[in-house]
Amino acid sequence: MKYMSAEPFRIKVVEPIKKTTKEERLGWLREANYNAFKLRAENVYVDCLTDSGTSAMSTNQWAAMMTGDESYAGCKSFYNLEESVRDVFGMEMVQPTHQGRAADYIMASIYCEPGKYAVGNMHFDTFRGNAEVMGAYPVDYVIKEGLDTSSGEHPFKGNIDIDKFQKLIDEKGADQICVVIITVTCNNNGGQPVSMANIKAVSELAKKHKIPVVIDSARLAENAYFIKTREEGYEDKSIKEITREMFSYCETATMSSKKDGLVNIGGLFVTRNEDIFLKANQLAIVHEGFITYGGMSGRDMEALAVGLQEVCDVQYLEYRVNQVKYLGDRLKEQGVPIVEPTGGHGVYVDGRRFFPHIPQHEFPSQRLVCALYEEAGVRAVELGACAFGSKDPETGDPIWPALETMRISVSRRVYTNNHLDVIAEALGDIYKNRDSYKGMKLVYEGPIVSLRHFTAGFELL
Ligand code: P70
Repeated sequence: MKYMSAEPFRIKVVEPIKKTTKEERLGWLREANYNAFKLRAENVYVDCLTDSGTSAMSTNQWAAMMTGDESYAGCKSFYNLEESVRDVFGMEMVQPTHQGRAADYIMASIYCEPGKYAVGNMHFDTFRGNAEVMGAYPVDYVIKEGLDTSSGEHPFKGNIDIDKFQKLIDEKGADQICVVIITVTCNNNGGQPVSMANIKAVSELAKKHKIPVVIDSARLAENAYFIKTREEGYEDKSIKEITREMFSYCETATMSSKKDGLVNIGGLFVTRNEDIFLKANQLAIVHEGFITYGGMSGRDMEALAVGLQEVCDVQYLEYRVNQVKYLGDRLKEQGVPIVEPTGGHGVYVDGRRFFPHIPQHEFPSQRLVCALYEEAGVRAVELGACAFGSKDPETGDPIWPALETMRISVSRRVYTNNHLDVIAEALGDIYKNRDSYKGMKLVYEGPIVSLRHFTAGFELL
């Protein structure tokens, strides 16, 4: 639409952010042991650590919060949320949780079985952790294009490799696979979408072998927008028609509503299977709260009920996805190697191609996170050797991940393109001087290797 590419909102309340000096930032980085999670947020100028829980809420969401019903059982706010979720998901049974990982925990407790496989495109860490605790083996079967950061050709790099899934069924037997989880969009490889055709094909194969399908739907609307704009046959469908079709192929969905819920906290466990719902209710009562609040306050449920509707607005989604693409395009202009095409919620810089002289065991993407903070006060997050690295359970030898990236997450409705220009310019300058940077040494990791990125300590080499 001519003239219509700018933000579909105007700014009514502003939150000041602090500009700092390079000397100050170098000191804070040292104090934080070169781990961005340990920086104080007030010392960050543009915060791109995560898109989770960081959205700006609308006037309608704030107004809805005032109507929150805080009754323990049967509050009006739950029924408002239930109606909104039914509308977007097309599924009837709704259990709120305090955030996404709680829904993951309930889901893993119900579906995972010891010694069996949990197939996914790329499992998110909180599910992976839960599955491992339950004794199941999470396996990532994203298509090979999804692991190739240099090619931007494939429009749905979050798709599951059907042949690999079939092969596992043939080799191990379908009864050895307890669940298939499709994460939309696929967070670990660039916020890459999953096509409707792939969701359908995975679901058909799973159904044939009686394997339940779950969708991890933290970024459901961004995925639906990519289907609308990239997949034939969907251009004239509304976002809700697309989300409802996506969920028609699964039994259960989990959601961290801190992303596409456009709220700061909350999660959902949604299902069409009554037996599963009753089990989820019991687990929620033990771990979260009563069935009609599950760890959320009435006002938070009201905000989420409204947020889920707002996120399905195609004008909002067009602005959102184009803003992320804008940052990607600015980086590409300067030669910065990024994962292409840009995904839904951030730009992922390829640490290996950015710093080819820093080997993976010297944490190139983590070095880049520190360089970016040092240079411009911008906080990104490492999704590479530290966050995704693991150890061989028998030998203890390190296993390095296939993808080595720094994610610049873009919060929803929060920053302007001027902020994104700061990021692009700073990264462009670092890229020009890339040869002057050396790697890092991991000096502390904590007891749980899969969670070490939150608490790790580093030294500069
Ligand atoms: C992120 C955060 C959370 C998440 C997710 C998917 C697909 C479940 C959850 C858990 C986590 C994070 C990563 C790095 C820095 C800060 C935070 N994703 N499923 O940013 O949901 O957080 O609500 O328990 O992406 O990607 P919850």
